Amino acid sequence: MNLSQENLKHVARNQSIVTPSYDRENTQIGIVHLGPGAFHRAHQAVYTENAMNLSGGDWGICGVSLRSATARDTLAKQDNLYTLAILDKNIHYQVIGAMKEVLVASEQSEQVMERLSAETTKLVTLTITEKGYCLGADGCLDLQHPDIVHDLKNRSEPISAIGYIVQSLGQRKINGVAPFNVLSCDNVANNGDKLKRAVIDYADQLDEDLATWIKVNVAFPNAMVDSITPKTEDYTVDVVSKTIGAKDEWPIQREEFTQWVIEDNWQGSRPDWHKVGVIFTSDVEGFEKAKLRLLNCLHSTLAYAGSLAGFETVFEVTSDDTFFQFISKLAEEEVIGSFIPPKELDVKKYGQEIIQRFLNPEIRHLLSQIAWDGSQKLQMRVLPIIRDNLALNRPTKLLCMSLACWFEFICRAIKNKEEIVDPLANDFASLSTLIENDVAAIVDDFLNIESIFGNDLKKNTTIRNQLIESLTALRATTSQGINHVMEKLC
Ligand code: CS2
Repeated sequence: MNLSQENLKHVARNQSIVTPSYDRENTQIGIVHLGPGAFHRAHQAVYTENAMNLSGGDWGICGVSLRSATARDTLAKQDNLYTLAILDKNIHYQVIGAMKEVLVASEQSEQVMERLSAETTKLVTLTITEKGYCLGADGCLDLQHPDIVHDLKNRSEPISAIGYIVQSLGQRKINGVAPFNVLSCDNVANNGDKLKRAVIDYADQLDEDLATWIKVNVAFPNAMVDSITPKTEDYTVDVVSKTIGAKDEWPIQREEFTQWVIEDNWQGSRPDWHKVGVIFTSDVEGFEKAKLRLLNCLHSTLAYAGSLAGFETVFEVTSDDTFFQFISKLAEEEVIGSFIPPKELDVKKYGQEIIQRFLNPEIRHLLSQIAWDGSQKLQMRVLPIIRDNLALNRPTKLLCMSLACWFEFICRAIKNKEEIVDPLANDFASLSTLIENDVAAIVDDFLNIESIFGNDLKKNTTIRNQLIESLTALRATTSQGINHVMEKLC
């Protein structure tokens, strides 16, 4: 038996499995989500599901994959239902029905545009990752970005999320339909402001009136999202299908902890998210900084340092005493104190709880997954802390060790001819120093990449020296010996 609308009643017989309690078939679509990957399906879709379970509403989701057809084709076989497996001290299963439709923009652009332009669509949410914003180093839309160049020439058949948003807002303006709210759910600092910048810059290229109309009428709240969501493995499919008694080809696994903090900058209606745990506040920035600087900075540090030491998962590397001490010290001495946390957050306790979350044995979170896109992620997770610490006369030694681990991770991948998942992979491959042993030259070559490091850090001798020192220490050891380098810093 496959998971399907028809078979839900059989699944629901097992009372420990939560199933949709609203009238799913008669629920209309009110949200279009660009990028319906695992994180969206484990996080925003679940809040929306829980809000509909509580108080209904036409908040069904149309997921739009920009390129890949996998989500659409897999979920279509099960009426877009899937199971969320919460794997933690307590294990729970919930069948999610909020996703009502999945479209693939590269094949169905007209349908996507229709959905986005429909009066019933009140909200557009996005998880398109850092690179999907197509911003340049100056924080403005990169007009040379190939997707943007394409979209400005082919307005009605865009390929970027930015192109779709602007084109459909333009259509709504022409049709006299109120605009939707645009809510970024990416793990990006000031995500709403960044998205607004990209959208307005793009609209400006097409039609100044439209750009002004968007500026005045469209809300782009900032938001912080959090829940550790490793990718689905074959065993997840087996365990979930066995437990719910129906074959689910694409369940999602995540930890129990989940948080969504949204800026209270909204026009019109929304699901009853505030009744199911979403926090609406005027201080999202404090939450964003706390999360990116504690959880994500420590995650990326573990990803690179742990991979160099031969570990595979977050659980394994955090269980190692030296690495545990290293990230605890990094959090306490260099991260906490680099920013002003929100009033309601006990930041020391928050940091300790995050490290405990890494020690969840039920979740196999691969370091290699977190290591993707370092050039984009570290700009938000590590570099702002370094800059703030420099300004505040605070230490940066452990942060530089974290960066040096990334340098070494890239150098080793190039030497071993392993694939680097990063939009700048080709730029790294073209740096001849990276396969050599001149540590200072390697550090300089990295620091000279302005799109990552700007032009301030390369001029800072403290940072340069600490990076050289860290990379030298990493290279003076065999892979087993990385613990020793970390130990010396603890
Ligand atoms: C991780 C995040 O893959 C990564 O880079 O650091 O996805 C992390 O698991 C989430 O931000 C947790 O909310």
